[in-house]
Amino acid sequence: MKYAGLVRFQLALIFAFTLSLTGPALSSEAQALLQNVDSPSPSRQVTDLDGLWRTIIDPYENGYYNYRYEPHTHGYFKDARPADPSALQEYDFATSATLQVPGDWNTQRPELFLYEGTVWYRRLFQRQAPLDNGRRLFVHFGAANYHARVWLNGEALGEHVGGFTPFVFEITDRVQAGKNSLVVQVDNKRHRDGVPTVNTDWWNYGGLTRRVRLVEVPRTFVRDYFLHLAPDGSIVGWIQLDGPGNADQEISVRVPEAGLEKKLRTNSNGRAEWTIDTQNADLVLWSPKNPKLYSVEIVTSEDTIHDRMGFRRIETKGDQILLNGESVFLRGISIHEEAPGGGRAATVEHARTLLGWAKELGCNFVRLAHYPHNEIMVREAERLGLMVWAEIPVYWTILWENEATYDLAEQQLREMIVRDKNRASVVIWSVANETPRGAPRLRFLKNLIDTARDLDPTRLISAATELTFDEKYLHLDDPLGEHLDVLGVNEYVGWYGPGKPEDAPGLRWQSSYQKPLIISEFGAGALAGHHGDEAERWTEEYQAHLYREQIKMLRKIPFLRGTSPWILMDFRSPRRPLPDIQDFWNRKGLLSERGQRKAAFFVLRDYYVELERNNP
Ligand code: GCB
Repeated sequence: MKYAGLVRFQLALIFAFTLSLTGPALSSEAQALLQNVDSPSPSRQVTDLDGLWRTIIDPYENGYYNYRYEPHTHGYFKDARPADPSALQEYDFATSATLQVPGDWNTQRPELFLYEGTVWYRRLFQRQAPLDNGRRLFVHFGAANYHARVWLNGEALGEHVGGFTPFVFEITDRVQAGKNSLVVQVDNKRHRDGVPTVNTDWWNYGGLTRRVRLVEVPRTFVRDYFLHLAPDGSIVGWIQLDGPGNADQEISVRVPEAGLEKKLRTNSNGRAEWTIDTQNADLVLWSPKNPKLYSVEIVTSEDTIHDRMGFRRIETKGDQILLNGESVFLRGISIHEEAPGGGRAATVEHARTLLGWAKELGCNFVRLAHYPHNEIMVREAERLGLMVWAEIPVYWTILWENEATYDLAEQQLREMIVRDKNRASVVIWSVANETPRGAPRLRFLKNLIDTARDLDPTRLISAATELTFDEKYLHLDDPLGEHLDVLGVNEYVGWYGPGKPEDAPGLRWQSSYQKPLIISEFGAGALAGHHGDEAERWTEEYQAHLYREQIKMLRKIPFLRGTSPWILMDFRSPRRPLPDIQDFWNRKGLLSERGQRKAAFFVLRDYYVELERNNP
């Protein structure tokens, strides 16, 4: 009897706890807040929480579960200190080691290099409370890999699953005057039903890998907006206000340099849609040759948004890709979000180095593989004039028939589109990479494609698919092709097969679709500085030879409209153990992780320079 009562009490506690965890997380739309955290705005105040956070490594999740493996009521999230010397407490953030945020944990401490599990992060901050004039406060996470649970002053704010997209929590009513404790439990264990799933070819960097910020906004603020160039040349879009005064508000949208201004009023749901006539504006369109960005201002009675935006059109016609109405070839390279030397790329310097190398190669296009990269990459690409292929980690063999897996994939797609839909650089949303054919997978991906088109009808949809081949023929016949605007295909002739590098020029390409093709991957591994015969694997000569032979083949594919070979820089992967060659690095980079250019770098550069010359 006694025990039954205790169990009931514990169950009640667990239930209450679970409820509070799922409570106040905002819908993904609210993440648009992020879009202007970097641009100074008189109506908003952004406080950086980057820097050193106190951390506790917790492989058994003692900070979350008690010894019965039930959620704890007094876990590490309470960030408690013992009340007196007789009290038992087995953790203490104040004296625990630190980790730098943003940053993966693997490259900061040797014992975390291969770690997959839970680490607790704590950051103290000072705040004035309550906030003036009904202003509102959010805590914004650029990303946490993979599962994050968040508490403020011991109270659960919510949780987020998925390692590469932003999330926010409103803390207006929870922030305290004076000192506040923000605690995050980050868990990077891989899951069979996750997105990505357990098996990938990249390092599972864990932690608060992107910036964390407090964003203070007016009571009624601009939650989201979308501006883009319509086929008739006008600028169309919408705005969504959030807050008690969102209905019937006057809003003005201005592009001062182009002399454009539009005033309008929100409807009863706080939304307004606009069409801005640009006939007399002489708008310079964004393109790789001239990545023109305009200052855009959105002003409401309480809030002001300053953004830098480019205007351009991207579409297909038959097997052509048209940028601002003109046929374009996408001279690209694939990139992982990995910093030179290893570790997750997180800073402007990382983005400038990686994209600078892409520019040096003669690229006008980058494939940001295999998950949404940080926003800095997308914005730098925009500034430098690089078109972007953005993708979600629906990679290899995820659980096509599991509803929760689908929901997670769709959530990541939404979060990516919400964040980047105003970036002129992004021209393609990709929904998958090398997924196996079959009805459940087709249904899954078709739903993702419908969602992407619904959220953003202005961009092209693609996916990196696989070929079939017989004898001398490579067939682009994946049934998914029917639903894509641009066919993407990964092809490893001369590396995984079929054939040897020199077989490539003799192969014929056949397509079941009259659509443009991007070869989203081809490549070969080479250790920088390792030389030998061009038939010897892992030498720079083999890699360069393969690129030369590939290029001979590329020249003969009539419907080819772009390439993004695999890959810009060597990157860490647990699948690559070969001693003295790989040592857990995938060696298909055109540069080593230290930035040494391999011979193939110059082969591809020469091809791209020639393409640019002939196709200015
Ligand atoms: C692929 C995958 C990519 C791998 C690459 C490789 O097809 O899309 O993620 O890293 O091959 O090196 O095997």
